[in-house]
Amino acid sequence: MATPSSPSSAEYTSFFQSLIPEESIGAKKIQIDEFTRKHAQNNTRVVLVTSGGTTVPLESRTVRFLDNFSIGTRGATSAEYFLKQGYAVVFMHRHRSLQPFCQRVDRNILDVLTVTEGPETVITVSPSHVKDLAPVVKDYHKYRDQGMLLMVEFTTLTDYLLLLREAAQSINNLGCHGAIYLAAAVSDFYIPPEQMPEHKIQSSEGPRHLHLEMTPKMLKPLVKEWAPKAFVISFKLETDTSLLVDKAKKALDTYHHQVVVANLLETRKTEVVIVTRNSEETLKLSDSDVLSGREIESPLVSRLVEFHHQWISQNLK
Ligand code: 9Z3
Repeated sequence: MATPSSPSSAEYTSFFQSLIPEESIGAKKIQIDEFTRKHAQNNTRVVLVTSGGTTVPLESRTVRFLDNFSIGTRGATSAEYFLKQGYAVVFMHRHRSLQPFCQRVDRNILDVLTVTEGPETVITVSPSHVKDLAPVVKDYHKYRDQGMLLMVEFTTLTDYLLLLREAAQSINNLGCHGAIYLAAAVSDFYIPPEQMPEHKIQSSEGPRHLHLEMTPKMLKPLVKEWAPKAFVISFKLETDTSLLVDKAKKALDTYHHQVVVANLLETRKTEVVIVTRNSEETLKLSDSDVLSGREIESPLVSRLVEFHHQWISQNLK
């Protein structure tokens, strides 16, 4: 089995040159730059939140692709708590994955709406749902009207990588007031463009063997080159508890960023470990927390914001 390599700076450059950018990347970059510039002028802290999974196309005119489990709950929920803590948020998410606030509106919204026809048609929310819906609608409009939330989308691994580079460079302009929260579940494997068939693979040709290359680890250029001034939080996902914290520490040693949030697939909604170079803290929801609707992202984001504040004070000394 191939082991993850550690490419040189020149290898990263040639890897990026081999990727074919989506058409809208330039427009997205302009939007992110404008957003970060505006918030830098107001001294607002800005966090880039990545969220959702990436697809790995099997054909360049893509009919089939590989995907993963992530639907973006962690990213969408965390973005809401960062907004509540006064951060402006660049929400870089997988197309059609969960979005802040919208994720809380039941997909069966039509069941709770009634239409009354008249000179003016009126839509009413059933009284039993008003209590739940009102705070969500209020928050959504508040942050949208204040221009605190910028939504940018990606779909494929390539879209994600190219957009991450642009967004991270833009966050770097905020100095230590910028933060990057890498919650997206990014594929470790991909098919290079030159090895991908153009057209739909024909099943008439029989069984297919796929050869997947390793995706270079983006934390290295992100921390060293794209956003060396930003406060960087990465995530480590495992299914084996015995590996989790050691792998998180190893990531900190290798990439020299500030925090790794370690989580296990099965318990990720109720338990996380915040690992820094000098500390290791477990946050865990109790059964009664879960019953009362408390979310792990609430204490997680609060604690990360404290770490970010400490780091800002150290950097501004
Ligand atoms: C995470 O670990 C996220 O917490 C989840 C959230 C993807 C588990 P959901 O979308 O899931 O709320 O259902 N994200 C990062 C996972 C990852 O790929 N990390 C890389 C690694 O572990 C390094 S950045 O090697």
